[in-house]
Formats: sequence, structure tokens, C-alpha cells
Amino acid sequence: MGYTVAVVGATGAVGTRMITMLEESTLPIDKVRLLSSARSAGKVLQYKGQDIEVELTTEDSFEGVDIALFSAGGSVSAKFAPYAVKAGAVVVDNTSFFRQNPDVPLVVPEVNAHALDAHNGIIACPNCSTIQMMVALEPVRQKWGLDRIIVSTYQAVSGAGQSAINETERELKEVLNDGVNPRDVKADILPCGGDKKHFPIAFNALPQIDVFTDNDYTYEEMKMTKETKKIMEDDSIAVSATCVRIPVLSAHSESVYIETKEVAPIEEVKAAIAAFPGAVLEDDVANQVYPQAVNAVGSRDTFVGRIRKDLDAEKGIHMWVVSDNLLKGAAWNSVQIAETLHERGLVRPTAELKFELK
Ligand code: NAP
Ligand code: 3JN
Repeated sequence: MGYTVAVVGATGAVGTRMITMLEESTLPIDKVRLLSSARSAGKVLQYKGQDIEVELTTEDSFEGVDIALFSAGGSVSAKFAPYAVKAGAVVVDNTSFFRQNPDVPLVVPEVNAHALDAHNGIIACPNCSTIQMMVALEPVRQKWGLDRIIVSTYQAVSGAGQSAINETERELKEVLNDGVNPRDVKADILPCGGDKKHFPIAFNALPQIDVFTDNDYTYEEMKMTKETKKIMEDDSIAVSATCVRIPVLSAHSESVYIETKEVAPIEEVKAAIAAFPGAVLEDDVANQVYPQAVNAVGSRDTFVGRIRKDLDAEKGIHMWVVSDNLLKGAAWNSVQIAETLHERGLVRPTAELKFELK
């Protein structure tokens, strides 16, 4: 007997990639159910060449579901994930809603799969920017320890959903085809749907992803700080992030500076990263080999290069980290969590419901 797998948010930028990742998955799957809001209910999507009608998400949607992948925003997970657990499903949630809940493991399988053992029905998938940084840094942390991380991101617009992709494509066409000055392009979505002002992304770089918090960092930046500490199980690692949106459609790039606890020889750092599952070393500057967003699109791996010593700090190292934000950053990490749960015999109903039914 195989599993019944539900995808909540199946019509979105992440949800459509989840369907592809399930098509390619090693999970034994009998049935896939696709869920959305009333806007897309009734629409037909394909799974392995088979037509599947998208259903409206309700509290009763999860009867008979073994694994539910959620990617429809935090409020949808807050409302419906507990009903999925109550119905006997294991939820892999791709939103931030449960990430800091102490009853919820926050998992990048290559880094902390062991955290799955204690799950209570919901497992959180970290933010895309955190995930790729974890894959690059865990092999370094394991061998030399980590004192601090300073990261600047160069994030693709697909991280902000299908509407941001559409907005970027429209703006680029207006500038390139119609000769509109990028300053005069009308923006409705970016930098962030929930804030007061919107700015063009075409030919621009926006140092705002999500809204600002009280300390002048954005939520995206604070996610990187808090999620790193939880995944690496070490509150003492200092993490400061600057998150920037650039007019790339897919794959996030990151300039990462770290200070290790012990001095780490650069060639050994490269070897440790090259040997780590999910990480690919692309570092040969003599031949101009380094990770690039265009090459990472469609891959599940995280590409790491430009690894070099800081010019002044003995324990300082710089690197460039690139990964497909919709795959390892979201859909693949979620399906990989489901595969890992299956391999460990952890796809099972939860006896005690620890999450509030709203
Ligand atoms: P998107 O392209 O805007 O898609 C949103 C999806 O959610 C659509 O399928 C939409 O269905 C569905 N939805 C919206 N409201 C709903 C409701 N009330 N009930 C059921 N379904 C509903 O967004 P996306 O880029 O795929 O991202 C979706 C969510 O994934 C984000 O909000 C975020 O929480 C999470 N995410 C996480 C990461 C990460 O870093 N791990 C990255 C990106 C996104 P309709 O077609 O019916 O509108
Ligand atoms: O902007 C990006 O590149 C990543 C965005 C992720 C995102 C977008 C909307 C809501 C998230 C997330 O996963 O942290 C959320 C959210 O669930 O808070």
C-alpha cells in the first residue's frame, strides 16, 4: 500500500514544483490530491500525465491523507494544518507559521534529519535563504565550529510567488520593448505585497524582502538568524543578514562571510563542502568556475564557490552560495523531508494533538 499525498497550494509557484518533485520521488504514492483556494478549485492539473481536479481546502479535506505538503501561506497552515494532523496525516509545512514552535522540528535533511524523530505531526521546512546557507555551512560547522555568519542575499523574484514573477516579466518587457524608463514602471507587488509602497524590480536591486521588524531588519533577515540557530541547535552562533531582491527569476545567490571557532585551512574547507550531501563545489577561479544562478535552476543541489580566506581575520572565510529557491529552497526540501520520514518509519498518525484547532 502506498501513501495518499495532499498538496495544499498546488497551483502556486512552490506547489507546482512540489507536484514535479512528487512525480520524481522515491515515495510509494497511491494517490495525489491537489488543494487550493476557491480561486482555483475546479481547475485541472497533471500528475504523471493524469488529470487531477484541484479541490477547495476545507477542515474536512484530509480524511485518508497520509502526508500533507502545505505551501499556501502562513494563515492557511495555521488554520488547516492542525486539522490535517487530527485526521492522521503528517504535515510538512513550507511556511514560517510553525518554524519557531518548540513542538515542531525545523529540518534540512542533510543537516538535522535526527530532529524528525521527535515530530508531533507537523515538520517545518525552513526559509529558502536559510536552507542553502545551511547546506554550505554545516560541513564547516562540523569540523571547525562556527562563531558568526554575515550574509548578503541576492534573491530571485520567484521567492515572492507567481504574482511577483508576472510583475517582473511585465516590467522588463515595458522597459525593453516599449522604452519605458525603469523609474516610471508601475509596481504593485514588490518589494513586498504587505507593505505600503511598491518599487520597480526591472533593472533594480531592492534591499527589502518582507516587511521591517522593530530592530530595522526585515522578517526575511530575522528568519535567517533565528532558523540558523534552531537548525544548528546553537543559539551562540551570531547571524546578521541583509536580504536583497534582484531581477532574476529563479535561484537565490548569497555572499556568506563566516568566522570559524578553529582556524580552517581553505583546501580542507573545500574538500569538506565537496563531500557533503546536497552540496556541489564549483570553485576553480583560474578557469572562472563559480556558482551561477542560471546554472542552478532546475537542480536540487546547492552550489558553493569563491571560497577564500578573509584578508585580515585569521578565522574569517568568504564564499558564494547558489541554489534553486523553488526546489532545494522549498519544494524539494519538503518532499525530501517526506522521503526521510518514510525511510525512518515516521509517517504515522500522531496520538496527542499539540496544535490548536481554529
Ligand atoms: P503563490 O505562487 O502566490 O501561490 C499561493 C498558493 O496558495 C496558490 O496555490 C493559492 O491557490 C494557494 N492559496 C492561497 N490562499 C489559499 C487559501 N485560503 N486556501 C488554500 N490555498 C490557498 O505563492 P508561492 O510562492 O507558491 O508560496 C506559497 C507559500 O509558500 C508562501 O506564502 C510561503 O509561506 C511559502 N514559501 C516558502 C518558501 C521557503 O522559503 N521555504 C519560499 C516561497 C514560499 P489559488 O490558486 O486558489 O490562489
Ligand atoms: O522571498 C523569498 O525569496 C522567500 C519568501 C518566502 C516566504 C514568502 C511569503 C511568506 C515565506 C517564507 O517561507 O518564509 C513566507 C512565510 O511563510 O512567512
